[in-house]
Amino acid sequence: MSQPAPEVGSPEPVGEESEFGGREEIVLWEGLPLMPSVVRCWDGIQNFAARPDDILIATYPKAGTTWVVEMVDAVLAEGDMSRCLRIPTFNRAPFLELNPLPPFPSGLQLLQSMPSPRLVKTHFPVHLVPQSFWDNDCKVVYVARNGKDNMVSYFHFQRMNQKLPEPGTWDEYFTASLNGQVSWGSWFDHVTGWWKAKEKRNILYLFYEDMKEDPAREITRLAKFLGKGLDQAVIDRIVDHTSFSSMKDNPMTNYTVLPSFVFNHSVSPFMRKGEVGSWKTQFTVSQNERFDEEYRRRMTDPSLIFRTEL
Ligand code: PPS
Repeated sequence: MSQPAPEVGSPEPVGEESEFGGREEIVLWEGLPLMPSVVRCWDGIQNFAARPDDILIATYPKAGTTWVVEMVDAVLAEGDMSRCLRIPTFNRAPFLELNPLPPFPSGLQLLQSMPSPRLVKTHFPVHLVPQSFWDNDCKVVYVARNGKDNMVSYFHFQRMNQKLPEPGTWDEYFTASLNGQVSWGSWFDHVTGWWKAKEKRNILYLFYEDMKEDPAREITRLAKFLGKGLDQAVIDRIVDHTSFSSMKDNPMTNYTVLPSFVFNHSVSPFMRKGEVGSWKTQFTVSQNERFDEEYRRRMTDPSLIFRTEL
């Protein structure tokens, strides 16, 4: 039996602004636009030794990672939220490819010192996931979000995240994103690659829109996948704990424990809107047409269906 993970990391940030460095410009690596800091620890990532009880949480950036991490953690704790309320999300589910300058800890460092069962966060497309996850048949929870809301969320995140490149104007960003020229690459490739992989791998593929529509239903599916039979009262408690308003107010999930030289919430809060369909106030009519055209061209598998409104 694996022991519950003791506390890893403190809510207090380590490191000074002068040590943090500025925004990075993306580079092309293994055919994927990535931050140079990720490329710097490439061998460490690819040789990462997954353990059989690791749970990998994979998403395209801004698809609902933090939300599903909270759900997974609360499910594993069978609704006992005490640990979730003490430790920031980024220490409960270290980000595999995060590699800031010292003394800020990398994802690999956090993971190496973490007892099992570990939650591991990644934004990699499926073909770049370290092989040891597949060799160990680790459970993977993937969340996909409709491409329009996902793009808008990523744009505002790049404005506030002081490590990612400046996004430019919304119009510039729209074109870059549609062409896959953002860190971690094309949304289209990501969601379709993982969709295909679930035929062969131990992957639960969730949709942000389904989680919004009926969180209790999706948490029940998640619990089943994770081997937990939870009664309705526990599910209801997890629904409440993982609601947008709870997570927006919770310093352990809203990233406000990070200093503003990392995430500047005055530019745009991490917990920004948490809605389905907020793209409508950002997309122009012609951008919407361009997106739909690209969507029709790229999304050829009729079994993969996204909803851009509820
Ligand atoms: S990251 O940086 O990639 O880990 O970001 P990620 O957590 O994937 O995505 C952040 C967006 O998810 C929204 N969010 C939620 N929506 C609904 N309910 C809950 N509980 C929730 N928690 C996070 C968050 O608000 C970001 O979306 P936008 O559209 O920007 O608000």
